[in-house]
Formats: sequence, C-alpha cells, structure tokens
Amino acid sequence: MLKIGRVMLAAAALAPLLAHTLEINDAYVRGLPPTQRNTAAFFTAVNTSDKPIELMAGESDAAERIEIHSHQHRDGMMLMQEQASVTIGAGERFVFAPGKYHLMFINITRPVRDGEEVSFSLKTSSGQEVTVVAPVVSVLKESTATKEHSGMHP
Ligand SMILES: [Cu+2]
Repeated sequence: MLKIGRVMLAAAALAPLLAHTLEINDAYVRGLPPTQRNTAAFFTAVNTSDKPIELMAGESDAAERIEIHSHQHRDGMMLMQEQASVTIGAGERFVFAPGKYHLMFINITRPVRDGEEVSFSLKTSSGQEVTVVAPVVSVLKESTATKEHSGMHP
C-alpha cells in the first residue's frame, strides 16, 4: 500500500518531465575466474508505469558490449540467444536470473572480482536510460538453487 502510494506520488511530481518508469532491483554481476572473457548480470526490472516498456541493453564500463540473452533448453542442450529487447507489461516485473534471461557481458575489459562494482546501463524504446552500479558476486557464492548450469555458461 505504502509502496503504491509513493510511486503514484513520484509519478505525479514528475509528470511535466519525462517520468522515470523503470526500477532495477537486486542487481549483481557474476564474478568468474580471470580466464573467462564473458560474464553476466542478473536483476529484477520493474515497470512502475501504466504502459508497457521495451527494455534494451546499453553499455558497461567492464565489457566491450552487453546483450540481453534468453536461455533455453532444446533437445537436451542449453542455448543462449540474443534478444534485441524484452517487453515488460505495465506494473509488471521481469526477472533476469541464472538459467533464464540474463544480461551478457561480452569480452570483459577489466577484471571483475568479487566485492568490486561494475556499472552498466539499460535503455528503453522511449528513450529512458538507467545506469546501474552492481556488486560483483563470485559464482562460488551464488545460491545452489540458482547454480544449476553455472558450470557451463550463464
Ligand atoms: Cu548469454
């Protein structure tokens, strides 16, 4: 109740400007051994607006590029596929998690070590850009519940 009230108040206050309608929660970047060239970030994206949001990858200070990937099981194999965007319905949340959708960091440009921070940005088709500063969490610390496929790839 309180949360809903605050969001509505914020939206009303910002109405004359471009209202911020996207929240990124619980973000972290997976820390891997330094021999790995790629890693991934996970987070929950919340659309606090009353319209669908199309979410796209921006850029990061720690990788040559970042991409949204889906993760599917097909014929006993796990496949990652780049997605140009994902659509988040009005008022809905979209979870990026190990073994599911993730933000792939391609060709990391500096070590991504446990306890450090990495920044990355996300964009929407309406022109909003959100920068997220996320902690690096070693893959060894990820909960066993979400670790199912970590030995192979995000
Ligand atoms: Cu991937």
